[in-house]
Amino acid sequence: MWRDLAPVGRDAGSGGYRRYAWNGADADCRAWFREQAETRGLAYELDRNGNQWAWLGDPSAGDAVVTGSHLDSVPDGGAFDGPLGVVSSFAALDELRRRGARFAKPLAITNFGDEEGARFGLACVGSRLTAGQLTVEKAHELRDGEGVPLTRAMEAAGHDPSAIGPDSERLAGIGAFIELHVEQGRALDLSGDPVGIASAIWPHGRWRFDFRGEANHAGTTRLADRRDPMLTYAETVLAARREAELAGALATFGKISVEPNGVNAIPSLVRGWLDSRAADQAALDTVVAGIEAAAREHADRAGVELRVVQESFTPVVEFEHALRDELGKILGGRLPVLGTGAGHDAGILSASVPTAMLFVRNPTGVSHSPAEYAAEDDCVAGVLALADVLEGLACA
Ligand code: HGY
Ligand code: MN
Ligand code: MN
Repeated sequence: MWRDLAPVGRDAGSGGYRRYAWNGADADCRAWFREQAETRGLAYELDRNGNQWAWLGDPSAGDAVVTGSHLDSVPDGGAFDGPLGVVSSFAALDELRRRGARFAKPLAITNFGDEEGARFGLACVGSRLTAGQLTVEKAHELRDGEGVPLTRAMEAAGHDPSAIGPDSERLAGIGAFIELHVEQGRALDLSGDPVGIASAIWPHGRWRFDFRGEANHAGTTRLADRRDPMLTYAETVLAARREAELAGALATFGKISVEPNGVNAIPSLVRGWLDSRAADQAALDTVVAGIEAAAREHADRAGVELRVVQESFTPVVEFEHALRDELGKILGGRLPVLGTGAGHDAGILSASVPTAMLFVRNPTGVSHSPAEYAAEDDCVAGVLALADVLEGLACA
């Protein structure tokens, strides 16, 4: 499975993945998912929001145990973030069949669409729509970098956008959702464990900072006469690092767009996207407010206009203790329990159904990079742990 999926959407130059919502590589990943489902005799289903489901047993029986993750990537992302959870779900089912496990509940494997929000800017679109955390009207406002609406991209990929919306009936039939994911940090490397259990997801969000100045000639405009938004952007990036250090939080400006983006032209507009995360909401609020205040101060001084728009936000997620502890018991009670700053579909769904996460050791902690890696032995340990969990939750 891993070898079949590995080349899909991989850029030959960077070695990273470019699997974005509803693009060609995404379609190839979806075709791969459907083939894995159907070769295992699972009932394949595409839900109204474009999430893929592979069912064993009758979903209408309710109390289903569901496991899965996502197949889309960040720009030039790694091979494991998302796909490890989906491949491990199919592999765990294969293992349970080898064990002759008898299922007392329906089981489903899922691929949630557009988890990374790489194309339309909002994380977890597929699971947010399903959980009613993204309204249809807000979804209709989403545009990609070329101005293509999400709904048009869906249509072009053959998915009816008029069907999108909350799916509480589907979620009501789920008793537990388990997401296995490569760890995006080094906690398991440091503790020496191949697998760990998630405790919580930090609150985190994305804010777009629009710095509007005055386009002018780079070679003839005196410094004193400039209203240069690039300068204000640069001062804001430095302020973000300072505010994050002060609050023991994280702040990243990783994406920028410049108009007109000419070497010899002072920009008219600089757009910078802030990703900020903190262990608690108060710290996150302090950091973002501090960065915005600094940005406004620099903007005023430079005669630059500033507009800040929150584009994505996920409140803190505490995974349900009973399910977290049940996983711990099933897995022998000695697995480390760790928090994370990375968002996941499990975080979104935790507001609607009991959810838990398993992490697989990432020896370098590097993620959202072609260098992302997990050792095969650790991936196998993850599959066996997931199989034990699914057997403990769904089998007689
Ligand atoms: O950004 C995140 O935390 C996740 O990878 N979507
Ligand atoms: Mn990710
Ligand atoms: Mn992920």
